[in-house]
Amino acid sequence: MAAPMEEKAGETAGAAEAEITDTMVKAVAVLAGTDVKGTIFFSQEGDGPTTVTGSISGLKPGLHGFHVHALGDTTNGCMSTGPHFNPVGKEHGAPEDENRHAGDLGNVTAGEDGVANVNVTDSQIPLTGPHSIIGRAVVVHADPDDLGKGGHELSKSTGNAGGRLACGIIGLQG
Ligand SMILES: [Cu+2]
Ligand SMILES: [Zn+2]
Repeated sequence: MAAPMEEKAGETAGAAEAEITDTMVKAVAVLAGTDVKGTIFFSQEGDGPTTVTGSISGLKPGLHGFHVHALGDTTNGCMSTGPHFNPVGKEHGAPEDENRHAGDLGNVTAGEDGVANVNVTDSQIPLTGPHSIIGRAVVVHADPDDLGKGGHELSKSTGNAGGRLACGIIGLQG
């Protein structure tokens, strides 16, 4: 009686493993601006955090605000991507803050060559489910994001990160 039970447990574990591999979801956003270009990749396995990688070129050296905005609409350029993606009504903050917009990914840092390499992992930007970021947009800004702590009137809404240099719609990738 015990032996068949063990066999069955083994099969179930194998099936669960296969299922996790099957739920790997990937997405990509091609950022297009006047001078700034980039490609950002997203991947999420099961219910785990989302990994964000890629690079952006044509930036002024230093920090640049980097967010997921609510809308995948570029009919009026990056302005029509709306505000930061904020499905649960929080204030702007740093990626590590409890009180932050889901889309608050902080800053990317461009080197002297104007290139910023992105490699972050975040739990608030899933690629599936009701708060999925698929169909929304990635935006890179002219100025540093003050992460809600700059004391500016825009600190708690946008991080006072300045103009939108480039954006791209987040779409599913095979
Ligand atoms: Cu932004
Ligand atoms: Zn924000």
